Amino acid sequence: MMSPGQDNVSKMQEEFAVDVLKGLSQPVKSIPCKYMYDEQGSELFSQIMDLPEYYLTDCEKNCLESHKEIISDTIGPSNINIVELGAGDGMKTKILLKHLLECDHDLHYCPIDISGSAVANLSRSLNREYPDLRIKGLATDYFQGLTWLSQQNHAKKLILFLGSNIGNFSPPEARDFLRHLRKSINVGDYLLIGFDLKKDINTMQSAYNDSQGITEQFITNILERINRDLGGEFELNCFNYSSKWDNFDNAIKSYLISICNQQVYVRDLLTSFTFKTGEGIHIESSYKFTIDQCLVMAETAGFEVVENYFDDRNYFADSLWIAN
Ligand code: AVI
Repeated sequence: MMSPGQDNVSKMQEEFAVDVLKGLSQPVKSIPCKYMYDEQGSELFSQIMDLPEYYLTDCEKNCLESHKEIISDTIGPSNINIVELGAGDGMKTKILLKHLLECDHDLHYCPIDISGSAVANLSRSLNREYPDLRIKGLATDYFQGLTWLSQQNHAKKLILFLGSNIGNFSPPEARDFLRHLRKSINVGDYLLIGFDLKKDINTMQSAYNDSQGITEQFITNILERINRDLGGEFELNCFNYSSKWDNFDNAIKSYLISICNQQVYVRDLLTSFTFKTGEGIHIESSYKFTIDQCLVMAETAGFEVVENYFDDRNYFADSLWIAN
């Protein structure tokens, strides 16, 4: 694995400090959701993917199981470099990798994830399960991942961006990211991208309010991370978790809400932050899509939709795009 290295680790820590200072100094406080994925956060996210309420993972597994043959036939029996952005524990990806290997595809797989521990664990387990697969993991964020991608050779690529990770960007961010991604690959390369589709509000809200409270722990981990990594003094029981559907933005919005007037000191930032009772810190938005929106997103970014693959309940779509 290409690990972050000591310089990069301190650079990531510095960026975390700068972003926390900036985010908690704004009139509407927020912290970028990418910082939820440290070792503890990645482990909690793996637990979320097994929860009965978090339907997204099962739906996407179902999409990939039902359509792996057609995906494999469409991308053709060639040498292919598979690059996955936000690979996580790779459980869904293994469905596709296993099938492509069985069809004698000559594969290179590059999992990219902001969590070094996630990339290391995934690379180890793939090495054990698929000794023929050539793997080169990269522990970095999406944008540095795209810089790396743009420097790769002209071998044909399939980019995976699964799990509705695109839904954690605001619409303008998603548009810019997809354009940037398009510029980092070549005409004829493929992108397989997962979209959680809009559905009844209860189903969507329950996915972020599970009965075991794992999602709450996952979101709250961001304050624990500030305490751990930046010498923060957040008292976790002074914040409530709230995750609700926003009908105007078509997103589930997750906040941590201060239950009292309080000041929280963060040692490494030499700053105290003031919170009023009821004041929220925005942690994450999870946008949901219509299939028409997906089509517009593809075209705006310079892709053509080859096919949309749905799960049995039509809750989720993996959309195969080709760069034009
Ligand atoms: C990674 N991402 C697509 C997840 C989502 O559904 O927005 C993260 C998550 N947050 C709470 N539960 C899962």
